[in-house]
Amino acid sequence: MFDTLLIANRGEIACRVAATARRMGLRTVAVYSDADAQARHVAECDVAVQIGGAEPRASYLRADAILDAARRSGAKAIHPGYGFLSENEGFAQACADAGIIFVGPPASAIAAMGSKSAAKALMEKAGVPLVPGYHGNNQDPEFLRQQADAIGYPVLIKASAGGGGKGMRIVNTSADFNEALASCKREAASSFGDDRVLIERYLLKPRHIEIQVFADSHGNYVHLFERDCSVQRRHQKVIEEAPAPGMTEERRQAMGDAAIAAARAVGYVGAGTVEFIAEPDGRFYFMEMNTRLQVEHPVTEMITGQDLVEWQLRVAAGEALPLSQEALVLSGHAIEARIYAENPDKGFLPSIGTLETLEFPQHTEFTLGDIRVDGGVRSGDTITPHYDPMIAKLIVHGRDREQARARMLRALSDIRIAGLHTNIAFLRRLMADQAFAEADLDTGLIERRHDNLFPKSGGISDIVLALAAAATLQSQGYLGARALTGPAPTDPWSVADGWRVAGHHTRPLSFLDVDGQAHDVELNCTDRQWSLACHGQRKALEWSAILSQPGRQTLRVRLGDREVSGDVLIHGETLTIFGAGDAQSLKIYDPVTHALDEGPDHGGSLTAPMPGKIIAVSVKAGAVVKSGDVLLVMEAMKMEHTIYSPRDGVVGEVFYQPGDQVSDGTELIAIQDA
Ligand code: MV4
Repeated sequence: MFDTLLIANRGEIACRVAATARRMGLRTVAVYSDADAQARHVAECDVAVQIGGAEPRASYLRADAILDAARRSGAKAIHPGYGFLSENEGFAQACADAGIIFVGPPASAIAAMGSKSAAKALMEKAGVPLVPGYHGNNQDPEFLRQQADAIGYPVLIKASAGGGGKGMRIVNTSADFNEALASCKREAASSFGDDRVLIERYLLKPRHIEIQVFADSHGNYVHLFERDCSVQRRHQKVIEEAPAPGMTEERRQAMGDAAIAAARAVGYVGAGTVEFIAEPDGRFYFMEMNTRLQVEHPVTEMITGQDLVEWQLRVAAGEALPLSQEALVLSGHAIEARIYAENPDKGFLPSIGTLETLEFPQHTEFTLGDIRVDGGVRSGDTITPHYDPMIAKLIVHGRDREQARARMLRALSDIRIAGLHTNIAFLRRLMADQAFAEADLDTGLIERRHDNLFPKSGGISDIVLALAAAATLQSQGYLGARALTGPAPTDPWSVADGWRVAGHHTRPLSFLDVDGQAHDVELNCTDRQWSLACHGQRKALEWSAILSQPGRQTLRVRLGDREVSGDVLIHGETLTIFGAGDAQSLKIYDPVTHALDEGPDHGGSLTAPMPGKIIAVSVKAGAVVKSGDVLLVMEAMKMEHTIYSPRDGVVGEVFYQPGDQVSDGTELIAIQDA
């Protein structure tokens, strides 16, 4: 085994690889960009080398700088993680040429699987099942239409050079074929510089099932069962699980055999994933092979008890596979959820900023356990627009799917994140969704269940306002239960607004929600009995502190006849309230201290939330828009983000056109009062 490993990546996967390398007694070398000088992955490696600017092109994609860092630090091997250079055949070859071990397959295997259409031809020869269709070279439109007619409609036209869902057209009848073909070819030519297409029967309720394979340099191949990654949103995986619900032993063996045949056909070595698309009746077809360790590898680790990074390092060092096919056993069920800094209510727009608080329920990190967290950021770190906004992966294991699902729901509820929007409430709705619970999975699940997964916001409940009010008072030293006595507090807050400690007093408080909407309450205290008026009703309010410390109040609150426990995190004037459902973030708006301000911001313009490119502008100057209407679409960090109108009004000026590059905070559109 080599003694020093360079990890050519950042974030969660760099930390994941470092954890195993450390456990194996290896010296670890991190590389980092200017934006990552203080990043967690740097802190978790023995040595760190700066390789360039924040933009991936200027650092994590620079093969030369990374090889140089390896030479200078004495690293004998490079683990590329996922993304960045992990599937770059040029980099794999450059490592080989430099006498450094690339922890991944040979460059030739990356190349063979890199071209989707050439890979399909290879797979056909190797006896791996393909979707019925035409994958050949004849691109004559009339010929292709005849092929489509023979396949039977609906058919899917796919760009041969495509992948990840780009350049696909569904065609329902022969009459529509020519136009769809022309349009698909135009898109393929402009997106990939290659207008060749293939035609396939269009599968109506497909599932994404992938097989983890492993090969060593001695010609041994095994598979480590399957993962079901059907729950996706715009080709981004959201939930992954293993085993695939409904999988039979026969089908597993057939898919495992097909995956191994695929790997063999390209002389594969190391960890790889063969992706299949499966029909409701279980028939399956090869889609592509990912020649890297995947984001979702932990679910496989949880059901096999194996450390796949350790397997990768051993195989890279020339050792034989640690286990034979017969020795691999599948145990229990694992589910992974990707926790993102993003706002599901705003089209999953990435949420940029500081993670004021980041806490998970009791868990293991990067290794086996009922609740496992693989993360790459700490409390106090920032999520920047430079990189993927994933905060962590939460992985749970249970004896069966139901237990795993229950654990996931519970663990999601117990996460404490403040400072940013996250997708946690969305993930909870997904875990609780009837279709997901019944394992009625296919790649259309999130769209099909849209109304359940994106409920209309129900406003801020009385009980959340009661938690917010009680936490505010408790943090100022007031005690909330009638039975409790004690000296009245003296602190700056109570001085500012004229509190009286004895007798009868009334205090208005206002909480602003994330949209800047004010929620007014009125607190009253008479003879140590508090009451809270909100939404037009006054109710008795009592609370007791389970934990009371600066920045955090864990309270038991009773409002009228309702009682809840909740956690309130306090950062400056912002409260993040956990309890009584999803986390809510509210800003304390003290009418007294803000008396001279203009009041809550009603917003007159829209600014770019992050640097990116304008893709489409949906409105013209003078257009009447309603709150929630689509104004424009931006592309940033390889994702599309829709910008919605925050209110009713009239479009004043549109400052940018499709194709324009905009920086963070740029005003994009002005909205005026109607
Ligand atoms: C398909 C399909 C239905 N029928 N092919 C989308 C991405 C690309 N890698 C393959 N994709 C699909 N190919 C046929 N013949 C449906 C999809 C598809 C999909 C596949 C896997 C995972 C998620 C998906 C989401 C939408 C569509």
